[in-house]
Amino acid sequence: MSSRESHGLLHPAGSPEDAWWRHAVIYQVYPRSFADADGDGVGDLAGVLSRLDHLTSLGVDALWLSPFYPSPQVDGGYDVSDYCGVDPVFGTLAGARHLVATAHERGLRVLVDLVPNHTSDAHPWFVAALASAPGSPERARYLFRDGRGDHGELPPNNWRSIFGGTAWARITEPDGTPGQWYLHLFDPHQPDLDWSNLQVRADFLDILRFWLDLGVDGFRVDVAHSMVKAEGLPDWDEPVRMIGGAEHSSPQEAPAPMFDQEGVHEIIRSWRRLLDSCPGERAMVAEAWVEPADRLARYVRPDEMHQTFNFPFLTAGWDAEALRKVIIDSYVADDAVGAATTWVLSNHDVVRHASRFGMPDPTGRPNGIGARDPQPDAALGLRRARAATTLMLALPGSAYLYQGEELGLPDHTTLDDDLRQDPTYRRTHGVELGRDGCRIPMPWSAGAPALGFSPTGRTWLPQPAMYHDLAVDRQDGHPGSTLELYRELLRVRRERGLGWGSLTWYAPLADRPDVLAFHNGEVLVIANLGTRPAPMPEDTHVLVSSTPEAPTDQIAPDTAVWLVSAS
Ligand code: TEU
Repeated sequence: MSSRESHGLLHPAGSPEDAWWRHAVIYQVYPRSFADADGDGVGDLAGVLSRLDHLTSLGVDALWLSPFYPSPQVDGGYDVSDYCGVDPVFGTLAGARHLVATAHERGLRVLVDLVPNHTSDAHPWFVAALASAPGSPERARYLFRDGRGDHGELPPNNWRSIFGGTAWARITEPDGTPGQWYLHLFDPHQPDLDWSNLQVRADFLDILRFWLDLGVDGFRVDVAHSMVKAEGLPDWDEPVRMIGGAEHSSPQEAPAPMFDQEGVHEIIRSWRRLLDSCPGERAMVAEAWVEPADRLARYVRPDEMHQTFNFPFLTAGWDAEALRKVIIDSYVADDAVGAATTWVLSNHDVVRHASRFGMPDPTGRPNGIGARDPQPDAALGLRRARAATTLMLALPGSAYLYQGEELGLPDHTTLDDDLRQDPTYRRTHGVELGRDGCRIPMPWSAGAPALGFSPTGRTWLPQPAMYHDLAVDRQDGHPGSTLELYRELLRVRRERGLGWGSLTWYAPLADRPDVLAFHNGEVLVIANLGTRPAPMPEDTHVLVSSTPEAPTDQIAPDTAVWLVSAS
């Protein structure tokens, strides 16, 4: 045991002078569902601009915008048909530039989404590939292969799409004959690029440069672990595990041939060199569903990404032992490579944590909840969600928030099946309901049409009745509301320097495996995930409590508190 560990110190302190992303709280905006300025029922960039005050009053450091690029919107914009533009449904390029500049004036950094694994099938590169002959440079941008079988009628290998079904689609050649197949790890409308192609690499460097020149502070990189596929595209007989949106091979074994290949790191390094050549502190965060933690940490070595999302934290469930292990593994792995750890509980791909933690099995990770499923206990889910966030925002490092979690929003868990838009639902024939439930338009004003989301009352997905009482204007200024809790957590986090702080386990509660307790500097954090109360340490007072009423002598189940010494 190192001297660090023998004193319970898991993670040493940083400093407020550290690069911004090492301790930032970053708010994810899903533009389709944030705020709709023009009234067509789909959120837009003008809507984001009009609501920047919400982010500054919340106290976040940065926002990450999910894709707003031209796209047929088959997968909520993760099917990009022009990487250097703005879809008319979201606004204009001038509007994007104005949004970035205005956010900067308000002290907010801006990350944009980069989607390098695949394009839309409407992208001119893919249209040109279809119109060109097998073996042409146009086809070489993508993973076209001849089929197996006597007449090429069988897919080139046995890979499965992450959205269900085969990962291959057969095309009709320009002369009208049945032709080659192309790989799509996601929807058939999202053909995978071939990253061994130097043109693809050069084009993406130009795309990054375009947005860096426009002024963005960096990128969230979509499925950053899948760009490179194993040589020869070998069959993969193991099931590609898909648990609540996660997909990875067994951590102990070689990675699946479509994920976490060594060649990915070379691409990431080329991007890092570009970012480092730009003025300011530009940053990249990898969306990489890679386990275990030391394997994931290879993406954040000093010349690679700045951050990765911490999905093991998100998928650990409401379970103190599992969370403790993730916290330890994350710091040990990230500290070993000098990277800042990140934390996240919700995003646009998973059931919101206010719903997950209210399920009969709060460690489960459903891919959508529907009207025929057991319904979450809303009050219990919200209570635990508030405690989980209180725990998360006390952890040194950077944290990601997903729009609406500051209101305690649950998923829409009774959405009509015929309104579902996530391609997962269709491709799995309804076995997986998909992610629409976590992508519902935001409620801003309880009395307004579409709860203030859109001036006309139109919404691309309906809001559940429960959102009425959770609207921003119902919580703003109300002590004890979830919105005020988030504001308070972010204010105290900043005031006490928790983001760049340290973590030392608190020994007196070591006999309570169902309780997480640690010091971050002078703040003692106690989260009770068990079923019986935990004792309140003597001579302390409560700085922030996840419950509307601060506890006095005992910390009730499903509660987290930040304490300081009373003396
Ligand atoms: O997600 C990557 C991904 O593999 C999963 O989280 C996926 O959403 C899940 O398996 C669904 O069943 C990213 C984006 O975050 C997601 O929204 C996109 O759909 C996907 O890539 C494709 O671009």
